[in-house]
Amino acid sequence: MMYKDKKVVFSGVQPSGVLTIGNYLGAIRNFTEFSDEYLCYYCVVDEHAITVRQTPADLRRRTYETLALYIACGLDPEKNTLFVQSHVSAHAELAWILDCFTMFGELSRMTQFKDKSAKNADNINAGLFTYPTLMAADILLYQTDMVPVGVDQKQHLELARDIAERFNSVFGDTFVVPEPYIPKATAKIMSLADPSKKMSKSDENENATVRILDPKDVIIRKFKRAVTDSGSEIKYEDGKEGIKNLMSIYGAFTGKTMDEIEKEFDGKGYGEFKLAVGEACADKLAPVQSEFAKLMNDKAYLEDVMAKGAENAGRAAVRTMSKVRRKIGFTEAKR
Ligand code: AQP
Repeated sequence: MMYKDKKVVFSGVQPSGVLTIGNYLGAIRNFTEFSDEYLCYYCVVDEHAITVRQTPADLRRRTYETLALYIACGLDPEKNTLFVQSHVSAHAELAWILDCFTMFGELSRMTQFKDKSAKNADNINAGLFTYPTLMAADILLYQTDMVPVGVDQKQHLELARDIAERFNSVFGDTFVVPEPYIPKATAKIMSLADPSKKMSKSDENENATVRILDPKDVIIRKFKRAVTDSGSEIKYEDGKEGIKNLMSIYGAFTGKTMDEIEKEFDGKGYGEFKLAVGEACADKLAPVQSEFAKLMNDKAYLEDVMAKGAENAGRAAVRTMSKVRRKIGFTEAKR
């Protein structure tokens, strides 16, 4: 196995829309926990984003925005390798090789493929189908030990583990088999318009999502309109999916437990509770938003971060690729 001083963490976010508090609470906010003790790679996964049609100018802008949000959310580029997936060609190269070690039946079982094919019925492309092998390549390329993700990515991560184990069993130890890191409380933030559905950045219903960059009045309005049941008690119990979701969000932004929240709002109505959730969320996002605005005014800095990140990530990726190429029997061009 490859020698490493520190354990490795890898994760990524697609620049497929303005990020939501689901992306923030389920993933990015947790990334910062690892910076001191782990070797961290955080990627803007633009190659994944094109599995669904993107307008080029929007994709370009969102790639900068996602990188700026990483930094604004507390990821120091000096301590973490922050980079853009398409800047390191080994991701696509390893994905092809791993495609040849992934079964059609395995990919057919992926629930995200089924959901996204239903949403994009006119564009069920091969990339959408093989998305999980590209994700496996992203992770395995860096000999990753741990992957902080929301629960929606758990199935993909299990497939990445299966692919790594399959490759290792054929060719001997090549890849570290990664573990997921999924904090339970924020594993799946639900849509505010339909609490049975995940909050997704590409949701067309603006009332379904709260975006990290929404202004305070918009955040409060969206929470006020959040779909709940017809009752009036703030209780974390089955049958009250909308309220449970709002309680999880409030707990994540305030650090309060579900019991504490129930006590705080005992005898108070949904209206008062929704306003408190909106305010807690807006207050926590305010510093992220002002840092983001500063960063977006300094494109040269963001480009410098991208360039250094690509160089760092590229160096690690080349080491894995040369091992993989040798193991599978590819030849080297002697120049
Ligand atoms: N609602 C959510 N709750 C908790 N975690 C979430 N994540 C996404 N939505 C939630 C986590 O955010 C990380 C980045 O997600 P992604 O950009 O790779 O794509 P996704 O999972 O498909 O997220 P979206 O927002 O639903 O994007 P679109 O709409 O483009 O498909 C992942 O760790 C994910 O688990």
